[in-house]
Amino acid sequence: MALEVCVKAAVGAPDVLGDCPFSQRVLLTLEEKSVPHKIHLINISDKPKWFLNISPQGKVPVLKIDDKWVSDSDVIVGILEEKYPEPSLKTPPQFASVGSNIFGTFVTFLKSKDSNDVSEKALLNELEALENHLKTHDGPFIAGERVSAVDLSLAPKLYHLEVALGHFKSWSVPGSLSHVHNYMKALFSLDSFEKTKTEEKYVIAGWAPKTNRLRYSSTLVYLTSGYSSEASTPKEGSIVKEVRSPFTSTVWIKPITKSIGG
Ligand SMILES: N[C@@H](CCC(=O)N[C@@H](CS)C(=O)NCC(=O)O)C(=O)O
Repeated sequence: MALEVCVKAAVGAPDVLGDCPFSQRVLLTLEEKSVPHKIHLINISDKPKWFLNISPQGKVPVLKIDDKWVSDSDVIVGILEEKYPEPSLKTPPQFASVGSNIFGTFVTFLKSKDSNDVSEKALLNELEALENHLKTHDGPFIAGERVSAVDLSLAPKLYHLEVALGHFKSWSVPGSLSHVHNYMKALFSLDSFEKTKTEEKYVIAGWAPKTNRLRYSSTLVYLTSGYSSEASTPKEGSIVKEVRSPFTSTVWIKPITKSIGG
């Protein structure tokens, strides 16, 4: 019988697979292990009651296995490894924490509005540590030739890093980190990754409210819900600030002239 899994739907497109890196990690694990599963897309800005009953904290991913709903991607991936040991995705313990600080430092840098703080440097330090690991061990993956759990956790996070920092900060992983670049290429070209990733525009839409700055794009559907009377429609690609009304779901978009980099 197919397992059931609840994952995030795209922001502004409730019928499309969304941008949650933890949800994608679970889907990647199911794909790599060829475990049949049925996906429920959850609109996290309007969570259905049945979902809140099975996930009281309201978080995705949640997996139904042996008639029980289980939350948290760490726990889910552990259970899947136990129940479906072949092919093994176990990461040797000495490699299990490689890259584990990348996501946190990426989010801090993405949200930072102070161009003089250490958030970029902190992320670079973590990426350099990953470069160093990849340079000194056989690849293309962290534990060698075969993909393992640590890669499936990192892949969606590196995808978010690439897309969101490129969009909001015009930032990319330095070319000097060539092993990291090759590693990302190897991850992003896995069939399982292709099958479970969301489109870049939904990654951007997912991060936009958290960065409070975005580039205006008419493809971001949730931006079209209203403009303040004094602001004219921004030019496609211009830098804008999102202002949410505390009382209604209206979102105003104000063009700003300051550089997006800071
Ligand atoms: N530690 C959890 C994190 C899950 C998580 O933060 N999910 C986010 C989406 S990416 C969520 O469900 N947010 C909904 C909310 O907080 O209301 C895991 O690994 O599964």
